[in-house]
Amino acid sequence: MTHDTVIAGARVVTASGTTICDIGITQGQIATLGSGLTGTEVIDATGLIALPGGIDSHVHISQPSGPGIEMADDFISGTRAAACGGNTTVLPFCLPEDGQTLREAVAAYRKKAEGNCMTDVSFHLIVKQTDPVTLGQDLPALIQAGYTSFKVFMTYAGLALSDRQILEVMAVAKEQNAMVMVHAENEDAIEFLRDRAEREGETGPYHHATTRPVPVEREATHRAISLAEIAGVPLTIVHVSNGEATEEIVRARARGLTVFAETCPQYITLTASDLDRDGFDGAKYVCSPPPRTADEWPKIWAGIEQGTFDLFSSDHCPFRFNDTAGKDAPGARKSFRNIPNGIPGVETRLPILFSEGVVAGRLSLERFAAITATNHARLYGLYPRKGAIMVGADADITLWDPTITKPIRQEDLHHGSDYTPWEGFEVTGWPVRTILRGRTVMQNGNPLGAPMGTYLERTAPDMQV
Ligand code: DUC
Ligand code: ZN
Ligand code: ZN
Repeated sequence: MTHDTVIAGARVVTASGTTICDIGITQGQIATLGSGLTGTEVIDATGLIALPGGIDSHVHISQPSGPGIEMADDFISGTRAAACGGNTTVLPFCLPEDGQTLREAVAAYRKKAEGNCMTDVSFHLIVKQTDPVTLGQDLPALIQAGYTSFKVFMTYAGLALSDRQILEVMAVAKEQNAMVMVHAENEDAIEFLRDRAEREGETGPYHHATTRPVPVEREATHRAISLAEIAGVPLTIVHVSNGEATEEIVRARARGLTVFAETCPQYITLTASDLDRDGFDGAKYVCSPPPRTADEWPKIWAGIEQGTFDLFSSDHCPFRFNDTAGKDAPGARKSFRNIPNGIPGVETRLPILFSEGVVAGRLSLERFAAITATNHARLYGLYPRKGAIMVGADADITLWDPTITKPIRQEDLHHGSDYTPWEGFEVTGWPVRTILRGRTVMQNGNPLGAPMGTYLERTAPDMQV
């Protein structure tokens, strides 16, 4: 049998281990894993590692961000950067604009994505309203239509839900078998600390971090887990930043609860001191939860190594720095409160984890594949089509050169932001080719071809990760 494409001689990371073999691709799917395969196109991948294409299940693209504020990435630039960083699927969040229903928001967001994506995409929902139409009609209908995961916030005016509301939303998730993702920070505590900081003249970017200290996240993590226990649903705690919140997850699991957890590159490489950089530069690092102290890094690493963290995502939430529609928003230099919240990272997530995890000897290639692709596919209803190199799956494959050592540089990246928080951060290992359903969409740092990404309908979450 002659395949459309054969990837020859790579070290292939499959569900059952790592082996040197050929990957035969036909009609966009993996048809054969073996040796001596023949193909119309043969990609010599000797010396390279073939990993499942990255799935970044936590990105923000073209998300409404308040009056006059604009996210730095639309679907064109966001998915271009994702593909160049070794990803083949991203899951952005669909947030209704004020006055928009969830259904209207989904329709509008689908239009924005249509024809513009260099990776496949699928949307999580953000539930910010709990009126009878949203919870009784729209949300159940959308879940049944394949939007099988949604995020709720415990912070941010206009987004934060009360405990009662969270329980109401969780009840829908239980009925419809959907995944609830929680942003766990205590809004009242943050507001108290922010008001006090402002009264005391502590208004620079650094005070974004001091007004969202660890107990704010630890308490909300505990409460979110308790609410899920009361509602009788699994949940995913997203962007966990510190050891105490991690302990809450470990304790909940020991009690038999189904709690999944996600962490991100910023929580193993950045610190709150980055928000204290000269002038206004600290604004480049403002994200929530904020980066902590370096003492927290080994605690997050322990969680990654011990399996507490199922997911390693970027939480790519890009704004331009030199832009009044971005980090330099009106009032941002007067108070950290007005600095748009989020950092770019979809293109650097995988190289940072590969370097700090695999090359540093903390992670096996198999575990790297699990927390960067396979678990994302399982938890969010994309498996077995996505997330693993196996016969019958989509041929979403990233070829890695484990010998490349280089500093991360903004000038080499493809996102819409005008900076990277990891400027100068040295990594070993870089994706050199990204293959989406059998077609090369990035080679040697260059995006290739017209956008061929499609929207992915999803099935129910697999809670057995
Ligand atoms: N939460 C996110 O998930 N992303 C960016 C900002 C935030 O608060
Ligand atoms: Zn969040
Ligand atoms: Zn996010």
